[in-house]
Amino acid sequence: MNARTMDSKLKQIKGTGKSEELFARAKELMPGGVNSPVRSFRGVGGSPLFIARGAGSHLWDVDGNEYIDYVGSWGPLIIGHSHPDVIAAVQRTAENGTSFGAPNPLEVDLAELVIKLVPGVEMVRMVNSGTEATMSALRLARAYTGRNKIVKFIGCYHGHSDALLIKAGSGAATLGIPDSPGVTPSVAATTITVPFNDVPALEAAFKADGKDIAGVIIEPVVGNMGTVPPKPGYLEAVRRITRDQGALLIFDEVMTGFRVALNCAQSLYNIDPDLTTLGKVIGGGLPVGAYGGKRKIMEMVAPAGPMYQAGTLSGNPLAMVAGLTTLGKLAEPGVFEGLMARTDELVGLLRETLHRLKLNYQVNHVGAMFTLFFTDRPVWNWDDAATCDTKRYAAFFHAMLRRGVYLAPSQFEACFTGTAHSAEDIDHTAQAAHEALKEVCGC
Ligand code: HOZ
Repeated sequence: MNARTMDSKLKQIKGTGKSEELFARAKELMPGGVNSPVRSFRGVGGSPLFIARGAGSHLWDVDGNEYIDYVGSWGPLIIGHSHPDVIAAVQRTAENGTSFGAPNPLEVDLAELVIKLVPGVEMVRMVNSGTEATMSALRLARAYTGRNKIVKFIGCYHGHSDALLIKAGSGAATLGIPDSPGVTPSVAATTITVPFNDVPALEAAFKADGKDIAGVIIEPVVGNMGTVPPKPGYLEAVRRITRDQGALLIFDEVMTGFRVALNCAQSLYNIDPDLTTLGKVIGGGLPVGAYGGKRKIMEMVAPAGPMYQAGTLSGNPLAMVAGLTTLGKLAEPGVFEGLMARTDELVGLLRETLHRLKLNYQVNHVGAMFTLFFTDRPVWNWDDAATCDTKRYAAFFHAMLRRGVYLAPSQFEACFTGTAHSAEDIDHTAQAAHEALKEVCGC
């Protein structure tokens, strides 16, 4: 069967000339031709697709090719592209103005919903991106504890603020620049890094520096080295150690929030963090981040308290209503359960295919995120992820693209499912994966 058509309704890939032309223009105008590095396809080679539109689980590029999308704008579009309710709510809201720089009722509604859905959040501050959320949470941890250092995990990515661009995952790992130039040595010296899923390493860090550690920031399920779950008991140990040592535990749920469970990873693993950072789904495709946590800590934030943080567009009505509508849909009875079942089905089919082809590659999966790692070694941390055959991942990525399936353009990113993925999408993807693996692995 022709790989491109198979027996699905997706049309033949016609070529990507218009995307290539746009990329040539863009490279003259923007660094690397993009506004965020991992989009550039540097991790897989070739020219990135320029997207004309998205609807449900599908994307169309400027050349008119159609793809099943497992990137979902890197997570926010959990109910699909251009969901009619989100579009209608944004249009309706925009008619009354796009930003006021003054309080508006939708901020209160979204804060209320977030506090209801996220067990560890008693008060919340809206910002405009995950980077702002994590950066502000670190400042808050320092302000609250009066300590200077933070602990992060090797291969975790928490946005691009200076203190967190140390041994970072995501695009930084993909491009081989986990420690960015421009971060001053004095800032870098305040960040301690330890391997994920390694309790003794964290204990040793506290033994060495404990009295000056303000907080530990962690992706409870890592998404930014590909999907990496915590080992049983690991998050409990992190909680115990931070509590014993008087450091705050910051769950970075920018990626996992409303994705690994409706009530976030903290409910899935039953851990009570001091602070939580959110992004992606909370904005339903518009720029939103948030940080929140225990009332006594959040009351340190200005103007309630002295820790300063502000934002011109923070809490703007368009972003608030997109988030509210998205979370509202997700919380409808049966919707999240359906998403879990569909993702389980896809992951099951991928594992079956690997087994049938006698390939020992690893599929990690939690909730609505998963990664096919091109390594035989179980992936529990960055050292494991780094053993992947990234060239083979790149070949697989392109083989899937030719079959109308758009995966994350880097081995070190998670793929995301959403409520719009249909049974037909899953079948097509599984069949495409079977053929693509045979093609790139020669089996
Ligand atoms: N930070 C995102 C990946 N983990 C990439 C964002 C983007 O390129 O849009």
